Amino acid sequence: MILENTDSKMYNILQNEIRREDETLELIASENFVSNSVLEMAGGVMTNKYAEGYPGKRYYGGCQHVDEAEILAQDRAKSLFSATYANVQPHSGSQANMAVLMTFLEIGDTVMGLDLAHGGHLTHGSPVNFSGQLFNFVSYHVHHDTGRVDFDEVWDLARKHKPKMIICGGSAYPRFIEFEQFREVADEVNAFLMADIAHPAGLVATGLHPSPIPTCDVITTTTHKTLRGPRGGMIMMGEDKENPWGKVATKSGRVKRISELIDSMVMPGIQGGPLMHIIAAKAVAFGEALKPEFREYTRQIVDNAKCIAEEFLSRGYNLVSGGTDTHLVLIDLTENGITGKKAENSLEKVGITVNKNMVPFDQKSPFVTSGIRIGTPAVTTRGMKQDEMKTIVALIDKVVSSPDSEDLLSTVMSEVQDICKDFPLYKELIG
Ligand code: DSN
Repeated sequence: MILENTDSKMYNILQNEIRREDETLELIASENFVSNSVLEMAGGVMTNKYAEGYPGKRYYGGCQHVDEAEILAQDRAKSLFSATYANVQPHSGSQANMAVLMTFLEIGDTVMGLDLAHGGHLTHGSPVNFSGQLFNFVSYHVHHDTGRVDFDEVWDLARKHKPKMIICGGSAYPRFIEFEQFREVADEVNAFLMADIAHPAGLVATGLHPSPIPTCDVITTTTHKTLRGPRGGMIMMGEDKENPWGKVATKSGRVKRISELIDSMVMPGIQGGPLMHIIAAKAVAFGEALKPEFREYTRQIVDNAKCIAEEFLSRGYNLVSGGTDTHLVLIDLTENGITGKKAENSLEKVGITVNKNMVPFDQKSPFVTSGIRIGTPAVTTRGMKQDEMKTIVALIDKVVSSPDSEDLLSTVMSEVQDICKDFPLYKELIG
């Protein structure tokens, strides 16, 4: 690597991160490992190019090749999800969500979203986020007994508050998102329905999770979780209608389509120059996701998550919603006498990376929590299957049961290293 000679400090930091990724079990549900092709494109020369605007309508010269890359990313995204519109410029899922909220709503409008502690996302109305500060969010919750969205509450809140938009989806919801049930509610109160599929996007693309395209007005996602692309965001629609707010195009007097308003909100509304290397890497990842092997991969992600759920249940653990339909499992550790924070820290000591997570009706703060969230996209990318999942659950169980036993932690750590050695990652990058 050239970097080794030009900046040894950064080279060493990079090597340490490559080794950390290679020598630990990555179970954070929102993380994954991109292919070498995606990595190459994300680290390529398109990082040099300014391209404010959209293909064919840029504010800079020299955009012919990045235009091709962006068009390919849009086209591949549309065929992957059967969408008619895709904006691939949002730098992140949060910015995709911001652009949608700012397009469809006026400041102060009422919106409904899943409470963060019940599996929602920061941008679905958390008071510390722009969403909760600029809009009047009303949170819905999961039901105490089922861990699934409480539709009695959703109906009551929607009838009472008459939201202009309802957001479905979240970051720690192990079950299929109930698009059709949300559509019924949205239709009755005349609300827009937005789906945030950041987590299950790869499963949606391969038909392993229901698609929001026929039911939701607008869909946002990230590109780096189950979809296995570079870190970034995207906005899609199944149907691109004329905007209902009477916003017309200035010269011809033509009423603008919603897609045009979203495009303008992404850039120049909330972003400037798009990250063309990342957009190009999105195109590469979407190309990979269109291949038949990707469906086998996502099938294995789900099979692995179901296997993990069954193993934890058989060991007496309490899982929110009693299991999973997707890539993630949310474990409620309240009855195990350990906090999410302590479990995360002890697991990190043995090379198992998870994140502490609030569970519904959690009595602990977000910095402590009563749960951990476990996801299978990254370990599945390494080629691990059910046998490894069973071993991983056994190791997690040992650590959670004796989090302070140095002897046990050291034995578990060497078992983790053995598994990782059998499924090497990015070995060509290690100097
Ligand atoms: N922070 C991401 C997650 O971990 O789910 C969502 O944006």
